[in-house]
Amino acid sequence: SWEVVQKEKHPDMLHLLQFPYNGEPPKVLLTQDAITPNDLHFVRNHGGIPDIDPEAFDLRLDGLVNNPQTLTLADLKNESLFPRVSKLVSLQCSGTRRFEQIGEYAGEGDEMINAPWAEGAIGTAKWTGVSLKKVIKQCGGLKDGGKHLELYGADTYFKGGNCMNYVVSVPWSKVKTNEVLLAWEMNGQPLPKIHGFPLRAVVMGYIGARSMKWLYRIKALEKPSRAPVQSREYLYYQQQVGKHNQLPTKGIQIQEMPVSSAIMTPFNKEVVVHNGNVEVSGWAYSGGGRWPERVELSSDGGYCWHEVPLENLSAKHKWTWRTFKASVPCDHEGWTELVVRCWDNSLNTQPMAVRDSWNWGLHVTSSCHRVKIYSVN
Ligand code: MTE
Ligand code: MO
Repeated sequence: SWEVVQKEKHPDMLHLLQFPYNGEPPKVLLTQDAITPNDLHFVRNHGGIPDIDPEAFDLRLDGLVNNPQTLTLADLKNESLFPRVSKLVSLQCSGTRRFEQIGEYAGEGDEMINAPWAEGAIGTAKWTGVSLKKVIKQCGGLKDGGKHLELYGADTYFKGGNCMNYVVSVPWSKVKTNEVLLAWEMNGQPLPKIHGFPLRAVVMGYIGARSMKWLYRIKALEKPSRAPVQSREYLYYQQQVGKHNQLPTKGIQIQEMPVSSAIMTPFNKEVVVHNGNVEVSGWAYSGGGRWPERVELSSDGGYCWHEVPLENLSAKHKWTWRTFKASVPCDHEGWTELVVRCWDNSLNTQPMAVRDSWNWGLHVTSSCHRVKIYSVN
């Protein structure tokens, strides 16, 4: 799979782990465009990269559907069966900015620190495919009691001595509002192997973990999937749950990311020479179809805030981030802290400190992102 990484990803990607491959783009490149080039889109894998022959591929639909069937890629691409849809959607890994929570972790070395993501585990693409709702309709709809769709990926990985498939589920309530796509194109290109070729799910407004890559089977169920990824991982265990008490019943399932944002430039500890205004770039995002309504910057550690003008926020679409470039007044000399804060359209905003949202799985780092600079004014 290393050859796939070299062929499909930008040479400047930051490789967090070689196998399973996990990588994120360097900060300076990520928010140059509101749409992320395919070779710079972050990669989150739990196992290997399957090599799937698109000619031999089919998608199996079974479980609580009225007419179980298998569809080839040609069936899915047949526009007389399924209208083709293109949507701009950001995918964000729930581990984005995990690095900051690792810094707050006082315990001994722990296996949970597997992918130490910085600010780059988010990206935006125009995904093309069909609405999963239409595909289920083609199967005669769901049988009584069918409420969740289990998605199977063709990749396998080892955990606790077992060989597993990556399997998750999405509720039908999410599918029936046309918020789940089955996609074979990413930004007008065939889906890259590393991003799920030939077919992946794109679940709008949910954490990336639900957007199944290398999708080959969909099974309708009564209850959410009992596969480990759905039932035991991606759970939010607050600090007070305690290290040894992480039982699924005590965790909150992570589904929609809260509002968050990040500064991509300047860098931490950069010496910034300026004439009273520091140029700042970054992104802001909110899950669940909420969108960044207001982005603010501080150059004094979070005491005074300056609004980023709306026209400096691009990609105004409910399922995507907004990237920004703005300048913030700064009259400090020497070390000072830049901070970003976002308000979404429901007026949710971000906690001030990392410890406010610290949790055992180190997911969902949503606190205000801080960057120290040495200001030369
Ligand atoms: N699908 C499969 N089959 N295997 C995986 O390991 N990782 C998930 C999701 N889909 C994963 C998967 C996670 S945790 C994330 S964040 C997104 O894919 C990342 O999508 P990307 O690699 O295309 O950016
Ligand atoms: Mo993820």
